[in-house]
Amino acid sequence: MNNEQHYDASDIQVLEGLEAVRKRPGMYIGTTDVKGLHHLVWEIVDNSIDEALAGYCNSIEIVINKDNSVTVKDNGRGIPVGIHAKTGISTVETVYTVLHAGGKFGGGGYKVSGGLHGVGASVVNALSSWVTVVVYKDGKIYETKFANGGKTIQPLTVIGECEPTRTGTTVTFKPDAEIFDTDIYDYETLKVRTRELAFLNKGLSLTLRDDRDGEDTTGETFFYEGGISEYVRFINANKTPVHEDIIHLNGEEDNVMFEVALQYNTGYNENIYSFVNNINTHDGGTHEEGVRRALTRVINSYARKNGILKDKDESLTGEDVKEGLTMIISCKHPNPQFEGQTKGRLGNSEVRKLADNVFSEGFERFLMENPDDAKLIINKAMLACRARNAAKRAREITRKSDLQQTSFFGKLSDCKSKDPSVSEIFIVEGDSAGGSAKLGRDSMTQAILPLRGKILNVEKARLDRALGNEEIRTIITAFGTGIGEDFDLSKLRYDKIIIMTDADVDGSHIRVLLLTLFYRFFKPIVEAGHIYAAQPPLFRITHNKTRKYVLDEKEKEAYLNSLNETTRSRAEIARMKGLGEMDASELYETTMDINNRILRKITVEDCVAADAIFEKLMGEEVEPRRAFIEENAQYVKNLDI
Ligand code: 1YM
Repeated sequence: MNNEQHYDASDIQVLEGLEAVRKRPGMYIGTTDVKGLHHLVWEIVDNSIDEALAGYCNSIEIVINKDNSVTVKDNGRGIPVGIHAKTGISTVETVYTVLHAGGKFGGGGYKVSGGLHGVGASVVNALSSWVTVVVYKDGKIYETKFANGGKTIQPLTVIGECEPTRTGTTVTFKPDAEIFDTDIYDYETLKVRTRELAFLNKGLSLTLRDDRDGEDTTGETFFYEGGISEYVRFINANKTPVHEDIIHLNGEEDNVMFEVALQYNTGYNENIYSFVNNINTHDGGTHEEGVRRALTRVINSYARKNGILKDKDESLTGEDVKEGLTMIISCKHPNPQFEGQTKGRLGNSEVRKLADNVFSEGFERFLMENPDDAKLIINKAMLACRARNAAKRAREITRKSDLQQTSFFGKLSDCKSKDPSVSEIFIVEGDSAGGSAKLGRDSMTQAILPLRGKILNVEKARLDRALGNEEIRTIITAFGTGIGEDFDLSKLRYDKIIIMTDADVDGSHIRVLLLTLFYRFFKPIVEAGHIYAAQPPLFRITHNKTRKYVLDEKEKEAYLNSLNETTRSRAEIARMKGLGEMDASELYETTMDINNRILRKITVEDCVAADAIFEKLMGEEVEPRRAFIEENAQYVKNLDI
């Protein structure tokens, strides 16, 4: 009797807990858009990864089902099935219905994978229209079911028997359509992260399968015996390595595991990605600092000791030694402190020392054992140093108030307002579109910069060469921020930088060149959300003196369908011309007027993915690149999401 009362009471508490998640989903999963939708998958997968990190699971399978539900399956121990002392219900059910259950019920072993630290399962349950959990354990198959935001509709029940050696957990959930804006999973997004998790957890097999069109697919399995070394090899796949072997170092202290893999390539960009408990630390932190510090120190001391750097030579800087460096840093920490506004920085100070020690010892040994490679790496850094000094001189020339130079004035038609918060700049392809844009614009707030020549492909150029390109110099001067070591975001002269190109292959090409330039040299501007792509409409629909511009075929159909039959039959549909063929008022009305225009904000969501796309688009070979852009016009657009 007493027991039953207790059960009822805790039951009510449980439902209130999950109701809180449904009321404010953003607090738990960030957003309820497509990103939040994907988040649910990772919360469940995280529990499997924790089980793998504890040493009990080596295989995880993720399936997108036909009905847009997702199944995650692992071969771990299976979530405990016994009655939980505090709740009086099975531990499985407790984990899925009590908020903050995970950590408390974890039974000692520390959780190191990312996510919500154990509250993930109940959050996913709260935000799903139904969830089924199946546990294989002790020769039995157990099942429990939940529906309507986490209400138990079937307590844990034995539904069959299995081989006594078979263990594991299989969870299937269907995201609640009332909570999420969309229920369509993006295979590519899931794939990129699944592959990354496989790189970050060596020896763990992760399979991703899409059953949405047909159930006979085998999916893709990611399994990397070499872990992050193979991640480095993957990133460098289309690049030329400076040295053959990937350097892979690791160490452990007080339950903190630290690992780094690196290889130099002949390019000029750095690709350094760091992770803590499988989460990308975008803003670095102590693990990254330790490595960077040790890298600069060890290279300088080796170069001096071996006479590669002479007494008169200046020391190499952190900038110099990271040119062409691909590096993955991975730290597994039982108690990570994430800092900064976006919590993207590791703060634990003891990790700096560990990273520095592991890296400097291992890297110094590598240089001593491979003197030829050492020489190649150091020579590359010395060239970078020289280029950096040349760029400094070039920058000083650029800085000498280009804004007053007539050649510059000829190009930029600046806006009258000097208030950056209301100013915008349109970067326009070609002189004729530039001309129309100039005539049509609102000259108070809108500046126009027509691009005449091709902008340099900066993927293949160092800063000093980029500064030699006139179009790029013009862009830098217009932005006002400076570049490289002088860069200062607060000096940006425009709130919006709008790329306005045609919707054809050449337009896409120019857009990608500009995105590469921004991504490489003006990343903070991209990250702060100042870059946009204008979207010129494809059709104009006129009826009863109303003019409506639509982006594409699909929008055209949708709009026509929204009209009544008579209006529809009388509507005039015109296909719009390219930017250059529109007259000034048309261009303004359709693409520039803040009341009508459609802008797409450009962000860099996933640096690894973005880099891979740029790489493919911007590699050495010209023809495949053109073909790729043509084939993937849609995909190129996706860069702008
Ligand atoms: C497809 C999702 O949840 N796997 C999973 C979860 C757990 C365990 C094993 C587990 C953990 C422990 C002991 C422990 C969880 N258990 C709990 C809790 N896959 C998936 N596999 N035995 C089994 O941490 O000590 C939470 S998650 F709290 F019940 F122990």
